[in-house]
Amino acid sequence: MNVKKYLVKCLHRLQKGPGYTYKELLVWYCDNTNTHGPKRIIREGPKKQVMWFVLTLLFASLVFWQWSVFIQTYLSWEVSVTLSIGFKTMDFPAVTICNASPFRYSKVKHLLKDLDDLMEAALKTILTLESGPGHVNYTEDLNMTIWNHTPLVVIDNRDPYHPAIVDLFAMGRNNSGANSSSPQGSCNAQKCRVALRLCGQNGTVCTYWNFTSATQAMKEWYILQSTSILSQVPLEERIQMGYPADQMILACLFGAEPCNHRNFTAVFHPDYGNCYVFNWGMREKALPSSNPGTEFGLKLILDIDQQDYVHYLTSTAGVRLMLHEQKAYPFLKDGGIYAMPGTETSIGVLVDKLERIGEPYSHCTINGSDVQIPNLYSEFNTSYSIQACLRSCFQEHMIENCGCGHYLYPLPKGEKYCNNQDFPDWAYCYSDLRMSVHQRETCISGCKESCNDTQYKMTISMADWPSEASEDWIFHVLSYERDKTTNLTIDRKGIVKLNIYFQEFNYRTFAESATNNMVWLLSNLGGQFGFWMGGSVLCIIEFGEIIIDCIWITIIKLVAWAKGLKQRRAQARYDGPPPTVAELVEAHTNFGFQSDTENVTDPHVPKNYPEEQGPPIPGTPPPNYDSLRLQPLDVIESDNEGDAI
Ligand SMILES: *[C@@H]1O[C@H](CO)[C@@H](O)[C@H](O)[C@H]1NC(C)=O
Ligand SMILES: *[C@@H]1O[C@H](CO)[C@@H](O)[C@H](O)[C@H]1NC(C)=O
Ligand SMILES: *[C@@H]1O[C@H](CO)[C@@H](O)[C@H](O)[C@H]1NC(C)=O
Ligand SMILES: *[C@@H]1O[C@H](CO)[C@@H](O)[C@H](O)[C@H]1NC(C)=O
Ligand SMILES: *[C@@H]1O[C@H](CO)[C@@H](O)[C@H](O)[C@H]1NC(C)=O
Ligand SMILES: *[C@@H]1O[C@H](CO)[C@@H](O)[C@H](O)[C@H]1NC(C)=O
Ligand SMILES: *[C@@H]1O[C@H](CO)[C@@H](O)[C@H](O)[C@H]1NC(C)=O
Ligand SMILES: *[C@@H]1O[C@H](CO)[C@@H](O)[C@H](O)[C@H]1NC(C)=O
Ligand SMILES: *[C@@H]1O[C@H](CO)[C@@H](O)[C@H](O)[C@H]1NC(C)=O
Ligand SMILES: *[C@@H]1O[C@H](CO)[C@@H](O)[C@H](O)[C@H]1NC(C)=O
Ligand SMILES: *[C@@H]1O[C@H](CO)[C@@H](O)[C@H](O)[C@H]1NC(C)=O
Ligand SMILES: CC(=O)N[C@H]1CO[C@H](CO)[C@@H](O)[C@@H]1O
Repeated sequence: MNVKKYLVKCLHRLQKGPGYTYKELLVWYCDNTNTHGPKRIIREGPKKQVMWFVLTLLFASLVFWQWSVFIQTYLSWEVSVTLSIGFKTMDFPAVTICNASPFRYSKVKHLLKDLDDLMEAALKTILTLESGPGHVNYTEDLNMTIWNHTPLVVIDNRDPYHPAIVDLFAMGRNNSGANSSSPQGSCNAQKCRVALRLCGQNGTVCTYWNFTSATQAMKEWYILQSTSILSQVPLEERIQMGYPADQMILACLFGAEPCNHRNFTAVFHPDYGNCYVFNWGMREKALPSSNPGTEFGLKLILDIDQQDYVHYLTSTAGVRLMLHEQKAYPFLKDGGIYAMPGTETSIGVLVDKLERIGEPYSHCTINGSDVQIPNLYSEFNTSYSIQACLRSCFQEHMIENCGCGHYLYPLPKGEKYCNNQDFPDWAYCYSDLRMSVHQRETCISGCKESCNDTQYKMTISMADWPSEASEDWIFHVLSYERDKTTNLTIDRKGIVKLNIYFQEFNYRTFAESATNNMVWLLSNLGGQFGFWMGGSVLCIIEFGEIIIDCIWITIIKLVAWAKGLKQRRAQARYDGPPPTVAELVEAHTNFGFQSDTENVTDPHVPKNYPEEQGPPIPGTPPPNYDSLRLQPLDVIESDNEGDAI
């Protein structure tokens, strides 16, 4: 009902015509605004008026410029980092230890036999490249199906414009037939490079993966081939082929409390085989460290059994270890360190915590639930990390492009690992994807860092262990405990001592905080406005009010103009003399109002309206534009307010 009444009054106002003009409104605004400047423009004489006008304009633009600068600064979401130092009892980090060799050679020998034979033959050939061919004697039972899938080739660069590319074995064999297409004579290491040939689409498209040293080429070739073989072995068998916990962990002491291999959680890592995690916090609570210092840390003696390493797969001997948060997956290739056999490695730990504040300041995620890429590592029940996301992303691309998953990353449900038989193109596809910049960029933009992060800073020191003097009894005791024999079965090459402890309980927190917050923005906007123009928020509201009034006047004028047009057309039909000025003035004053209302065809208009309201508005006299006429304005204003109620 109120709305209807309000609309009717609006209509009347439209019919009445504008009560005042733009100029009047502007002058009224200048006179009444609380911003400094405008008042002087209308009050002063012409010269000062110009001066004040220029000054007001200048400072107003200054204020707007400053505002835009501040708003831009605010919207750049800058952060500052505060460093704080705390002191408290901390949870001992989770410690993951792995043997550098993923498998025991004695257990995988049968799987890798063909591959090892090929590798030996290829190595022989490479060593004869320089001395000239003809000295190679192959044992002829090589399984060439493996070789033909991804062969090693020799790129002969002696003619830089026409490099000859020859199969490594073909070079050894058909050297005597002096053919220009196969290199003759000696081919030294500078001119001939070993490369990997990767072919896709039934061998129609080939790329060469070039290496500067044959060591690297052979290693990569071996890894590629062994990956294909091992990915067909079920996980349980692969775990059996790795180093078992009870053989690897010879002694364990946490503070004063003894521990053994049962206190470790096994996890199968594709790069390092069986890894064991101490204090992972998956099933039981994390262990607190009672004190900083060597005496209260974790002490381990590990046996890496170097004799049983896979010859060509692992060229590094030692223990790979990593400190990480509880419930986090150990990405040993990224965050791990090696400990050397025959030494004691002391690792002093300092804790750094990183806290990001999140959107819109930095792209971080609390638990990964808002990241589009499904986390494949969630099958280990571990928390989100950006490494997990990047690897999941790579595996997703791999499955999309190659149709199979890579052995090094977890497999989504229903997919298969790549191997040479079922997916002949996989190596070509994988190397293509690995070099793809686009793949990397999509993954990096799709993954977010986690908001809370704990980093363990390590101070590492090493010493020979056991010392020459104590070596005898230590090896005897350890051999006796492990093998129940008085003979020495353990030696310096296979043993690692680790000592992991908190250096101190001080921890550092790097917390992000917003450099510019809302309060900063408002006070700067207000400060600039006040300083240059003496204004406040209410002045902005005043200005908004004037704008609304202007729009209102425009509407009223437009309506009046349209009505006038209609009237003039209607009058044009009469043949009478043109209307006198007085008549026109009459037509534009509001005295026609009363009769107008009677012609409103809207049935909702109450009939008794004119009686109720009386003569609604004091009749506007014929326009007299040089008077300021502030009075009628006020009346209309109050009328307006009455309507709104
Ligand atoms: C290759 O091996 C066979 C036997 O295994 C031997 O008789 C022959 O002399 C060898 N040739 C060379 C060039 O070493
Ligand atoms: C060669 O290797 C392939 C795949 O590894 C295997 O299927 C085939 O039986 C092997 N051939 C011989 C003669 O060992
Ligand atoms: C190697 O040479 C023999 C004859 O010397 C020939 O029968 C064979 O086809 C050649 N192999 C290649 C790969 O050129
Ligand atoms: C060398 O090989 C090419 C094809 O690769 C052949 O056309 C040419 O006859 C061969 N030359 C000799 C001397 O065997
Ligand atoms: C590869 O060869 C197989 C049969 O030999 C064929 O079915 C397949 O379409 C070929 N793929 C491509 C990409 O040429
Ligand atoms: C490897 O070397 C060959 C011959 O020099 C060249 O054609 C090829 O493009 C190189 N491959 C890469 C990936 O650079
Ligand atoms: C190791 O596990 C045993 C039980 O299996 C437990 O009693 C002991 O406290 C654990 N040791 C450590 C250091 O957690
Ligand atoms: C992750 O955090 C969001 C809120 O940040 C929460 O709604 C969601 O349940 C959490 N997911 C898990 C698996 O904890
Ligand atoms: C992960 O958690 C679920 C449920 O809590 C459990 O059934 C599963 O065995 C866990 N997986 C691992 C690898 O611990
Ligand atoms: C991140 O750290 C802050 C401060 O230590 C803590 O309040 C918050 O709960 C942590 N968030 C997560 C997901 O651990
Ligand atoms: C210990 O060494 C002796 C000789 O050095 C040997 O006869 C004996 O079999 C060895 N014992 C074991 C258990 O290896
Ligand atoms: C201005 C105008 O159109 N006036 C008309 C109002 O309606 C009466 C009849 O209801 C007409 O006589 C007027 O001409």
